[in-house]
Amino acid sequence: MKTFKNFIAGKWTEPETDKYFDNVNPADTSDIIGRFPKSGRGDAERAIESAQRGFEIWRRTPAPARGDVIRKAGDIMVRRKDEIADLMTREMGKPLNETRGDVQEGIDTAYYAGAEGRRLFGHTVPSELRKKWAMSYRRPIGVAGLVTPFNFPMAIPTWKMFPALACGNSVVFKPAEDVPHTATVLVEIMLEAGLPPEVIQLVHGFGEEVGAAIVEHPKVPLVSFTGSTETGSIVGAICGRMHKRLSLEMGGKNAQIVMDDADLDLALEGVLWGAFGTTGQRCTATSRLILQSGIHDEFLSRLVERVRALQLGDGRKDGTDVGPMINAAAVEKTERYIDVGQQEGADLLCGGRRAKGKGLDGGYFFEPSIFARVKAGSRLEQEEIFGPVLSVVRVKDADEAFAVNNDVKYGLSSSVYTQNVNTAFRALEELDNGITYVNAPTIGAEAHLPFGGVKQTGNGHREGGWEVYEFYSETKVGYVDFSGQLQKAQIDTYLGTPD
Ligand code: UN1
Repeated sequence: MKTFKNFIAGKWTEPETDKYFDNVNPADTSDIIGRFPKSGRGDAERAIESAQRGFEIWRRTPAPARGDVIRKAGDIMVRRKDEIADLMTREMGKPLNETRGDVQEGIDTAYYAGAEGRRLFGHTVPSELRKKWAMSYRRPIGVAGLVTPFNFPMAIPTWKMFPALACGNSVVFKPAEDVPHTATVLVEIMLEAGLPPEVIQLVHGFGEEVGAAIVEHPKVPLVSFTGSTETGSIVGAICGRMHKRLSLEMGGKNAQIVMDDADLDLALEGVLWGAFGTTGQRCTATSRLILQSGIHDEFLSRLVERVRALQLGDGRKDGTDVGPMINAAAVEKTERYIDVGQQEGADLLCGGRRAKGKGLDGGYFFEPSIFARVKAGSRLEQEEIFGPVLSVVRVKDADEAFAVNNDVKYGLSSSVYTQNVNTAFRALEELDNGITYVNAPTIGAEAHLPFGGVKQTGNGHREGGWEVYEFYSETKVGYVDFSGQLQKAQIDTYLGTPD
């Protein structure tokens, strides 16, 4: 079995702990992809020291040259797309069409970030004084600590890494322990694209050791974390105490609303994809379906029929609609929520169990599940499950639908299916989310638009699009006075006085 390494101080190196963990295929746990370092604090510390040296090189590299490296990384990802998709499906389970999409999101992010190397705009504005220029411009910040989840093993690291690098920061990358192989390949790609070695560091391992060491280190002034709201609170407390710049992307309890006037066929396709794509393991996943009473019964019976027909299996096999969950803990959490739903009196219409049968017994498969008659405010309706469980709430009108949508602690994405343009625009105004889709599911954000949520989904920053460059750079202002005289701002004025 292959033993993988960290990438620290410009070299592929063994962890100083001398400990390793197995990376297991969730569709077939007898298939072990390799052993990866279970690194310790010391490994993270050496990586951070090296990244400080990398930063000194990279911050002086012209931004267009930095962008060229990222563009080349995109070119390599294009060439290796199918191969990466295959190894990603093997380590985290979602079907190949989804892992290809995941790589494509990385490619899109590379081309956007590569080109941003030729923008990174500041402002030049008039000064209030004569013979004086005033401008703002962007400076890199330092070593960026990037802590990423399992569900988008390529896309999410690139959302963070590429803008961080375009802005001139160096990075220490701690991928989720479930997806270390894709992370290794991403670092290989960056090196092949010409990134100076000490600009990137890869430290495998677990949050308690490696993640904590990065977040707590005084020489890591910026941190970007995607994961649960609970872990995000811990990260946030540390970063707050240390005055670090922090971007958080956390939980969701996203709803698809279907109004009586909706195109039901379209809404049906939307919820199937939104709720059960990636086995429900997206922070954008549809975990609530809010149905207006006029279409409630018909829509639900059509949905249950379609969900029962979804093909569970190995994501690398043709015909698979839904892959396994990521690991045993994820399955157990989903089971606990099935119990919660039943105790709360919701109707389990399908699923609710680990999936058994040919090709399923050796993996972490869970049947796609639907609860009907879910009460607004119940735990099932409020809490993030991060699995293939959809909760259906019945409402009488748009106002009630909007209120149910908004009455959760999260606010990532929402979706409304309606043919009424007024309802559509009201939804855009009223729904408390970072992203609202009209006649499209809650998943599928595009890489060149800002991505993030309100309330406890985030802390006000956005990934993707143009906004993320604000996060990874510091605004500095420069004034140049070429008058040869002491001019006093706010005191000397020139109105009407000729030179
Ligand atoms: C996530 O679920 O963590 O919008 C990210 C989407 C994807 C990204 C999801 N482009 O569903």
